[in-house]
Amino acid sequence: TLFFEAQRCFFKMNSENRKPFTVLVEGNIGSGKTTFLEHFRQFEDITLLTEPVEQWRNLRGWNLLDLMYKDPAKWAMTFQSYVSLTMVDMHLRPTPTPVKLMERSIFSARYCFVENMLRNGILHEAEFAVLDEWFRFIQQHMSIDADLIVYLKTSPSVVHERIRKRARSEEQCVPLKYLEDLHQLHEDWLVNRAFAECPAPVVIIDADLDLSQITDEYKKSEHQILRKAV
Ligand code: DCP
Repeated sequence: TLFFEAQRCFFKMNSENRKPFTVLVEGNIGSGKTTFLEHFRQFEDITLLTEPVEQWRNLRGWNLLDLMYKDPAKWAMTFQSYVSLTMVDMHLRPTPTPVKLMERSIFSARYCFVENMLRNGILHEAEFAVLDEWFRFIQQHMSIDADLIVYLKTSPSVVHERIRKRARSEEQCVPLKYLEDLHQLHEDWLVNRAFAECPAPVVIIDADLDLSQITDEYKKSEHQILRKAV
């Protein structure tokens, strides 16, 4: 019995130390990332890290998302540096399950949002340089692992309409052009591979479908995510 107990402990230790199979859920603003993650709540082997945006809306009572949209030139740097911190926290957070599903990542922050803010002049080149140095440092010195990226691909006009309908107060000023630019950057990162770094294989899901039809689309990705849970 001692032998079996030792073996049991060994397996337990092994499974505790093992890194979870980590899935990053990416896509434009309003592409349905939270809904996608919620679909997987039914599976007990998966830990969901959802809605980082709620942290950005309330840091010690401050709504950084609102400050950023109201005065981007002043607040974009502060906002993106806090986004990076919340993302690193999610990347490093240990999970009790063999699979971890994360909403967004430090990668989309850097390659889509920060990149866009540099290109459209919201971020000063010096501010961009600081954020980029942080990004490089984090990548080099922390173990930021990703095993799969689920890309919820949408058309900018569709997400524009969804954002209008969901009426999150901070986002009412987001113009179609901003969503088109972010869409192109997601495509460049995940499909055209324009950035050197794409940290994991990419599964593309048609996320233009409305809620009644999208569940079938989500189901198609289940096996790729759950296969890893056993
Ligand atoms: N945002 C940003 N910079 C980032 C990440 C997000 O400016 N690095 C902004 C864009 C949105 C808000 O934060 O106004 C939330 O965007 P997300 O796409 O992360 O979250 P959603 O709630 O829109 O996702 P979904 O509707 O797909 O569930």
